[in-house]
Amino acid sequence: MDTSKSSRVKPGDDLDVVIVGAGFSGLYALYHVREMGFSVLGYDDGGDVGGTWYWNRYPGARVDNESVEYSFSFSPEVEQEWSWSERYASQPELLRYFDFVANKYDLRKDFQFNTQIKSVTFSESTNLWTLRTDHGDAVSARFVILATGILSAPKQLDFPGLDTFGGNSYYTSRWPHEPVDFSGQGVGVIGTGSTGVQLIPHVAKVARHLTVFQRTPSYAVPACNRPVDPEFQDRVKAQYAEVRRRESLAFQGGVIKNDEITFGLPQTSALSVSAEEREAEYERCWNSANFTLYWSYNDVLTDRAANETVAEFVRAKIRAKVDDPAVAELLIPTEYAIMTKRLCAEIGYYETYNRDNVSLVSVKDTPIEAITHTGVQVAGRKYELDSLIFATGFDAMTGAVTNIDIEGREGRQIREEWATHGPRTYLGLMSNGFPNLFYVSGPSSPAALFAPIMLAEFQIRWIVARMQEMHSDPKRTLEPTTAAEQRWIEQSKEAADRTLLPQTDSWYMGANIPGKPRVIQAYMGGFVNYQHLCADAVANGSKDFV
Ligand code: NA7
Repeated sequence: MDTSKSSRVKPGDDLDVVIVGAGFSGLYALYHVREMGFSVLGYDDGGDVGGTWYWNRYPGARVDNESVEYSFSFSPEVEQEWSWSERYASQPELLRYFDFVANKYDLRKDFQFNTQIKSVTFSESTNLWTLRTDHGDAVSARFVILATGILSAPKQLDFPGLDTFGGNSYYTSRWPHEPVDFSGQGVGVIGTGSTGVQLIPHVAKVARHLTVFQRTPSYAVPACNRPVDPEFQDRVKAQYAEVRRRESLAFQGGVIKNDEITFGLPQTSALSVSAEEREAEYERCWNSANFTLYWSYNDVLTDRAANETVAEFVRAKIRAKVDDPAVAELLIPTEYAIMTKRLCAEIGYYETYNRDNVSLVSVKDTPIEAITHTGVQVAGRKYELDSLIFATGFDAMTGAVTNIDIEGREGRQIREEWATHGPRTYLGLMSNGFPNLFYVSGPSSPAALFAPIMLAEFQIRWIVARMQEMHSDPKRTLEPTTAAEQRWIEQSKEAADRTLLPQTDSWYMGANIPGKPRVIQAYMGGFVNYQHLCADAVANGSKDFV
């Protein structure tokens, strides 16, 4: 099949499909939709392919999933032709990968870049969606795929005086394309999540002085990054289909221990072994790969006492790395269970606080009072800065959807419907009242908790199969029932309630955004269950869908 054939459509035409987003999900969606013979156009706000990786180009940006897993599986050719240089790919390497795939399948020709979709409106008379762009033009399509990403809408900040800062402001999620030189400067960083943890060591190396404003300390573990061993890569390539198959049967993806990809959950409780045995296992995890602690024992995410054994292990590691005991105590999280916020993968993060040119300011009990013309003010003290960096996170899972004016049947607005009780979807794929509109990695899907690209590929195949079923009858539409949606919301809550996650304020719970409903944003029942449920939903079509 000629997968490079273009639908050769242009804005103004009625299309079969419009895709919003040119990240991993959008690229594969465009490829697959086109492969199935639909006319399609994609849009992206960014100037090129890459999605999250197009925007987040701050120093130190790198993925925290193994490169050999964090890659497309749809193309055996790409799997064989591409080789990763680092175990956890850096942002520039990820962009090179995007470029390689986009060129190979000529995907850019059906994307319009530098174009934001402002509104998506359904017409009940034509059963078509109209999408309007920030350039004032519009396109109509029967199906819409929102491949808008889970961590793509930056958190809106409301610091008093935010716009008055006279120095240079940088947002990690909108980092400039040209190199930024902090040498000789007084620099401030607000935010110590995964992004801050990656960025801070790089800035510290060049700035005259770096001041880190930390509200909540993160648990960070060594990234264990290194060049990819060519023999290991060859071994994975030789059995890629099998690696992907086994991963798709795993509860939450794979993990590489001792250069072998292992899948599945451990069977032992952390509380059933001796302290020495546990310590030895945590030490092995600490030294092998960034996320291995999740797979150490079967109750570390469900039992607070078991979790505390991991947390204590990590706290002792932090104490050993930081010279000043008072600084170490500030960096040690004590108030929430480890892994209930996503673990951060660090390279030289804690050692950075041993440098003379770095200071840590806790803004937990004394929040940032204001951004001033010359810096940041905390507890009456003014920190003078030349540059200020915001690593303050995202309106995760829902933000990229609710930032668009989406109007379905009877004038129903997604933004309004999700504002009070949180997102309403069935399987994280569709919402009642919004026919033929699909999400990839949508709210309440396993996104953020499972290998993201494998999940996206699975969902896109599911979505395109639904489109094919409806293709011959232009009047047909598909949307879930409110009962199916309600059941899914309850199932997602039950799955989360079996874990410690709901006890922590995190973006998984929507709790990092003031006023956002505090509900689990992702399905935690595992990918295997999820695949079965998606298959059942189709088998039960008449029951769960209108
Ligand atoms: P995160 O993990 O949401 O971290 C954002 C950081 O910014 C976190 O330390 C926040 O503190 C801090 N923050 C946010 N707002 C404020 C205000 N108003 N004052 C002080 N500090 C603030 O985002 P990241 O970009 O680091 O990582 C997101 C995901 O990307 C990550 O989980 C990986 O999956 C990749 P808080 O914790 O809210 O007290």
